[in-house]
Amino acid sequence: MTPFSLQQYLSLEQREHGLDPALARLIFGISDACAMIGSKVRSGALAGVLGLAGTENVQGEDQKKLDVISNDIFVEAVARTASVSGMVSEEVDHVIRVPDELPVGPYLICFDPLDGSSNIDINVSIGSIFSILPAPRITHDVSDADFLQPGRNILAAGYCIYGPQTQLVLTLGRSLVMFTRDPATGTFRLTREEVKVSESAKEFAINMSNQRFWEPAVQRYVSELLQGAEGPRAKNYNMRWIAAMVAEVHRILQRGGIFMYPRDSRNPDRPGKLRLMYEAAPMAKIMETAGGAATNGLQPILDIVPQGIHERVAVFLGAKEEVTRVTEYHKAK
Ligand code: AFP
Repeated sequence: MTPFSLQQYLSLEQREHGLDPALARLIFGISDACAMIGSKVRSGALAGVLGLAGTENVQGEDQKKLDVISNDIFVEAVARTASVSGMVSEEVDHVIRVPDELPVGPYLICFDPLDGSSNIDINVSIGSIFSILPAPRITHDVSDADFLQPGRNILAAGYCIYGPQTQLVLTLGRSLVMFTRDPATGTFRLTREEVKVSESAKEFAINMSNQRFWEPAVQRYVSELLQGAEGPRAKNYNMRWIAAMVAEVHRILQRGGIFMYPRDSRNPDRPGKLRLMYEAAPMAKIMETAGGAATNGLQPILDIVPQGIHERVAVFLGAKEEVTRVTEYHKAK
């Protein structure tokens, strides 16, 4: 039997678990955006989408053409669903309002339309990340304050990975499911249900080139991993670094592991590199739903109340045993 399509899955969720049709519509709109971005990614130079856009985003980072294109695709697809009152994107410094001529809805969405930009031009996996929050007000006039909710409020979160396959990974809160895009029909089909992340791990991901800037807790934790079977952990660990969190999380969901992007002394005022609202929090929701964990070294990422829409945060996520250990090392200092 052909596996369930995303549309069939969302219809079933509406019938059996009371999924709000406006939320189903929003998720379907996101899947449309991901399919369009995936097709641009696949065409690459043939579609003229590689290289720099000649602009900077709010983080002061050079925007690639695909960052800008993906942002525009996301904004348009989401606004057309009539399900949101506003959007926050990595690529735009202010909240994005729904144009007056389109209806608004009861949700807010935060997204990174293209995570792992440095991988675009070298044809390595990249992705899109999103999280959906309740809108405190249904209005065309959203403000930053409407979005400043802890990750515990997230109603749905997911990502789409553009790799050898295009896959959409989604949680509506109860479980984590994976869809694979059928290139023949363009439909996302359910290919894994009840995804669980194993509690222990044999693999870690961290940008080792920053080692000299890490805090003592991270130095201790990683040094113990590197000592392998001869060290206190009494087993060998493997290391991977893809430089796109979507791809690291995807690997951890399939075969376990821990991903870290700690705060460091390169920029003491910056509490990490990754962004809380559209990178760390949705991935934390995904990890916790799959039985894993996600902290900033001190507290669960989902408990952090954001102070700003583009706030950064340190991230430790994946296998519960490993995340618990590195978090304890932070608290023990
Ligand atoms: P961009 O999307 O801005 O390229 O950043 C990707 C990312 O936020 C995250 O996906 C990676 O894990 C991390 O940055 C890689 O950072 P380094 O280049 O410092 O290793």
